[in-house]
Amino acid sequence: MNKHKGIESWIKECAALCQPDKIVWIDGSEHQRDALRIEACTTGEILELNQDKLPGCYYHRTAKNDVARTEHLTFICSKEKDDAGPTNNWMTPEEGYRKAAEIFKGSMRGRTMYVIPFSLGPVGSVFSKIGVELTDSIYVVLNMLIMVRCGNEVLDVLGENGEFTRCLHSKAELDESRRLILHFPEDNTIWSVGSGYGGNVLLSKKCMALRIGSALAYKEGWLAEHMLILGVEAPSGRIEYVAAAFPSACGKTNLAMLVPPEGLTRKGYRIWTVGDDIAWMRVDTDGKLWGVNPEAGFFGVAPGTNTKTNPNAMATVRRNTIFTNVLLRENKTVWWEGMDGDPPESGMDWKGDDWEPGMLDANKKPVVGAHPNARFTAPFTQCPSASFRWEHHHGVPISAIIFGGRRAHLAPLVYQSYSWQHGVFVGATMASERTAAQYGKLGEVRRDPMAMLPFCGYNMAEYFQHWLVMGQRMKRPPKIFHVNWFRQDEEGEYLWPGYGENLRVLEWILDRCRGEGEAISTPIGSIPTPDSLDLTGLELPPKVIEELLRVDRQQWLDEVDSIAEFFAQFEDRLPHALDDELNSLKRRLTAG
Ligand code: GTP
Ligand code: SPV
Ligand code: MN
Repeated sequence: MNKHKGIESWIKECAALCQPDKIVWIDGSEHQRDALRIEACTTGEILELNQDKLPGCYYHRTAKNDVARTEHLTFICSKEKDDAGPTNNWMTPEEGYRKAAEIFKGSMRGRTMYVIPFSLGPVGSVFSKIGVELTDSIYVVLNMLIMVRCGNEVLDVLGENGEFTRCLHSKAELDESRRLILHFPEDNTIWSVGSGYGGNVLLSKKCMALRIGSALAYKEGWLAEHMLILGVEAPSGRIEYVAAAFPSACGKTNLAMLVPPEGLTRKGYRIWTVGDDIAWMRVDTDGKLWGVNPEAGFFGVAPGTNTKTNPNAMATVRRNTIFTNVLLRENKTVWWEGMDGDPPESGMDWKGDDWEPGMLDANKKPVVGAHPNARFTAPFTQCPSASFRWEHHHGVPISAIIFGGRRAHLAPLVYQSYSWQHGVFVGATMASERTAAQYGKLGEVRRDPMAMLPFCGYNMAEYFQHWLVMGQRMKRPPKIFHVNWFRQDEEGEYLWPGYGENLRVLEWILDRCRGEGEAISTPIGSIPTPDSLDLTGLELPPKVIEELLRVDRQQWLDEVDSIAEFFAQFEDRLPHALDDELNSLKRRLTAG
């Protein structure tokens, strides 16, 4: 039970603002969860799926104008604009509280306010952080019960005066013109109003674990990153761990749950999933970087997921899963574009309209059944490749850090940076094509440093500096790499088969970390020699491999100009080390 005076008075304040009919504490019991499911089914907020085929599974549709994170409505509210930096939207705390309060005012009339105490990281670990989310959405409660550790046991750890992140959410009217996602790093507070979509409202995730988390990590000397963590078990039984940052919808969940391809299974590799979206990492007394996944569930992209691309995800979502914005079949099961088998003959699409395969819209474009950013929410422990070290408060030692984006051209399949500092430069200059996970123009290339552009809760220039300092604090820092699974040929076809085959690249990366594995130096970093990648069983013509690893000097010189432009916005706050790296890159590109 709650013994914390600060929580009581904060809830009272929020209740006075939002005016809910009643307040209900989430205790983490199955009994309460079941009752909430029944209530949400009665009101139509969620729908019970076919319990024979999908036991414990439910279905939800968000409002049509509310299907992805809204970055233009997401703000860092710090006293000084400089503390938010040039890459964040900014408001003063006063303005933020005032604007949002107008929308929160009376927003929970006729509704219940749920109080969700949660822990990011194992309950009671010294590395974990506690948050409390207040919300008027049962959908949010049910998702949070999967995504993080919730309930009374968290309150026990919090005690009478523990520190916690104050997270206030209301759907309000779900009106886009009255939607704000606000972060107050100086107050350890998050206010989100007017949305019902995952990344905007499951406040433990992007808002706390990354935006507030990164600001805390900067202050306290650790890293909060948009990264998956996986373990690669070699035939000898040795397990090495890598952390990888790819922007939203660029393959973290897929890589984290990788199943070794035929050729490499024979070698005896096995993959262990530690996390698929967020990594919290610290330097330990051994001088190494150790990482934990602070979450307890997956909030993964459904479209494109099938038993070939991600069999572990398919096994994970067979029960106790919430499906959002996918296609609903007549037999109350679900479907999405890129799932196994033929599309169903009919169903109801993510908007709730009747749907048939081959339907065209007014512009003669195919009508999709599932929204491209449709998601599944599933418990971590249901994943067949879930790591046995997942709950370990100490996490896992990280051998390699991998940055990657979606680049049709330019970036080779893989390259290794020359040093930690060069690796930080590689991460800081990452770019990717925009996907459906956020509003904006699809396919447009934008710089997304460390995949954190939308998630860094303070000035990105200080964030770069923090990364540089972290490297100096480690005796044995991880080696840093860059990958690109998405290079295309002239016809726009992917050159690399991707998915399970990505293990071939991981194998080279880990070889390099052990000081093995052959490489060739190029101006941008070291790439594999033609025979150092094990491509057994993959019938890729040598020409394709060559194209995958090609470094085009002219294209990279153009990239240098674009990086310089990107860096310019940070003015004199940009660490000199990154300028030095840019100059060195240019020098290497123009030499010989
Ligand atoms: P968030 O949950 O938004 O952070 O996304 P994520 O980074 O976890 O991305 P996810 O693994 O869900 O993949 C998103 C999309 O990329 C899916 O449509 C996948 O099918 C596709 N994808 C993932 N890995 C690969 C790959 O190796 N090659 C290709 N071509 N596509 C991939
Ligand atoms: C992402 O967009 O990077 C996600 C999904 O992981 S969301 O939680 O909606 O941000
Ligand atoms: Mn993500």
